[in-house]
Amino acid sequence: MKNLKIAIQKSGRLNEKSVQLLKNCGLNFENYKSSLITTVGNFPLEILFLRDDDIPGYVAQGIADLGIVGENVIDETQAQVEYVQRLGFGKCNLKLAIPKDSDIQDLKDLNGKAIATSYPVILQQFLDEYKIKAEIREISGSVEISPGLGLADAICDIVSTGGTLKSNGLKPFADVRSSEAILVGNKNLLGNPILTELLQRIQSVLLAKE
Ligand code: PRT
Ligand code: ZN
Repeated sequence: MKNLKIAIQKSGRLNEKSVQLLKNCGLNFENYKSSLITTVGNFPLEILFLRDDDIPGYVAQGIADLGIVGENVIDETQAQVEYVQRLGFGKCNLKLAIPKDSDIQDLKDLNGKAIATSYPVILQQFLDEYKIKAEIREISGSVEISPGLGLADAICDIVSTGGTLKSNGLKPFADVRSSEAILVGNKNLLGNPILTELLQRIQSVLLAKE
């Protein structure tokens, strides 16, 4: 049977835990930082190392069969992938935040305001849900500095400890969504015996952690 391909983050917050999870499943592979693909020696699997933003699309298109990626990225890309297993790491919250001295008190106070974010799709859905008309300013990084620069009245970004908000004079204002790392799969993969075996191993590793 053909090897399956799993896409994981090449570097960043989910890389180490994704690699560790696969190693804990008994998979032998070299984690070369420079290579984009590696073959597992003792299991019919290849591992692709990608930017997290590319993972949902690769899985939806079947370039990779499986992927490990944050729910925030799955939602933002709107890729059509199947949730196979929640993985319990990479937990964070996408939140709206405002300057400490802001006069914004209620969600409706966001009407007419500018909100900076790297998650324009998720933010637009949230604003639509609450019937708020605000301007979304898409920024790819360092979103937290934009209110201080006068670029936005609020931000929508990932928060984990809250330290970055605090050090930029911001405070959390509303929860947009929570997120954790998910094993996702291509739609056509359900029932694949290699996936069944891998999933059993992943679930044993997750159970042993509880
Ligand atoms: O290079 P690549 O595109 O692959 O990586 P990336 O830079 O886009 O993502 P990366 O590695 O930062 O995060 C990968 C995934 O980890 C995210 O998509 C989330 O699902 C998850 N995750 C968990 C986080 C955080 N915690 C987190 N704290 N992603 C980002 N942050 C950032 C946040 O953007 C903010 O700037 O950390 C800062 C806030 O952290 P605190 O602790 O100060 O609140
Ligand atoms: Zn990314």
